[in-house]
Amino acid sequence: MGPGFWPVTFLMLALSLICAWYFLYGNIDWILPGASNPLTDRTNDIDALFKFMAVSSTAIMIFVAGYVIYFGVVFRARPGESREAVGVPVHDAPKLEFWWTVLPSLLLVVLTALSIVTWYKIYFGTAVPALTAEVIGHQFYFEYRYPGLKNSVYSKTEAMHLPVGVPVRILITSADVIHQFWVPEIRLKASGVPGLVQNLNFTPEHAGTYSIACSEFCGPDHSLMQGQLIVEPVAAFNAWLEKEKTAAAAGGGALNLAEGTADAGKATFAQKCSACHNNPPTPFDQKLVGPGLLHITDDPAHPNLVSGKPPTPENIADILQNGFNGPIGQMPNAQANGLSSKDIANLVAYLVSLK
Ligand code: HEC
Ligand SMILES: [Cu+2]
Repeated sequence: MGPGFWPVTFLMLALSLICAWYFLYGNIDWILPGASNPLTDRTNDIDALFKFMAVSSTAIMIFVAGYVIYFGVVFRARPGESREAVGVPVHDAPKLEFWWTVLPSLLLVVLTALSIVTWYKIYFGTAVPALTAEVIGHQFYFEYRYPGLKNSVYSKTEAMHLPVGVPVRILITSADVIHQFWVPEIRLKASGVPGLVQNLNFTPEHAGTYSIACSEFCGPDHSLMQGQLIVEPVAAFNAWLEKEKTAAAAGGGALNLAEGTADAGKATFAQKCSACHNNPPTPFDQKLVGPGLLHITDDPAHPNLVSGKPPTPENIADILQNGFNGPIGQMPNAQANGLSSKDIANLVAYLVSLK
């Protein structure tokens, strides 16, 4: 130890306490979105872990860096001192070594214990789930399924809904590649892995609208794989679910192919189809994810559609409406592609014009 050792130590202690106070009582929403008004009970758990780590690691950083600087300055070579001079002979300090081994070990044991408790709550929940919703990742959208709802809800056209105050379980998987379901305000994410179902358990505590993102690079349109989460009071949630049920029973708006214009279809194609079909359209055998769509109605090498039917506007519309799962891959349906009846009419007019 050298001159000023205790004042410097005291200064670092004060700095550590100020940082600890900030992490525990300051506004840290800029680091953890929504920390001041946690969205779920799990948000609370994760934030508590974060605060524990932030407080202890900040103190460790301040003391380690502080002493390195302090000793560097105090025991620097003075002018005139020989560079080869041998310093003070220091031998082991068993007491010091004991504490610098025991304290960090204890810290890690506590952190491990706290993490395991939190992990257990995430995977097994703290209450019997009253709602189990399913999330299925697709290139490049999320599909949501709800109990009692025959049709799926798709992130391209609709938000995911969850009720406030109800313990929910979200089951997550994928239909193609590995995706990841992430809502920053919930603090939880789970990979959607084909063939594997993961689950997250939490209870939303207040209403609001939040972003859902795919946080696993899953292909060219990964960055567009986003959705919305609407957390709302139970009554509003039930009303939404009922509305979905009747909408599913009634089917989408009426399709009138005569309404379509090729120009509008061209714009929609660039926006919603070019991730999987070459744009500008190429012949059938030049495929991206799906086949090229040039000459779809008059290609002698490809007389019928992939569905085996002749390339009439009605049959093309059928593929756009219902999707098609064939040897080339999965052509998503209109809901998944976010197509209205008007969009379908426009797209058919455009595709038919590709002579
Ligand atoms: C996720 C990728 C994907 C997207 C997005 C997609 N398609 Fe497809 N599409 C496919 C695949 C794959 C096939 C081939 C299915 C099979 O037969 O295996 C296909 C087939 C088709 C066919 C049948 C082609 C034929 O010759 O029979 C048409 C028409 C078509 N898509 C139009 C569209 C339109 C219009 C859009 C935009 C709204 C679109 N697709 C968006 C993947 C996609
Ligand atoms: Cu993804």
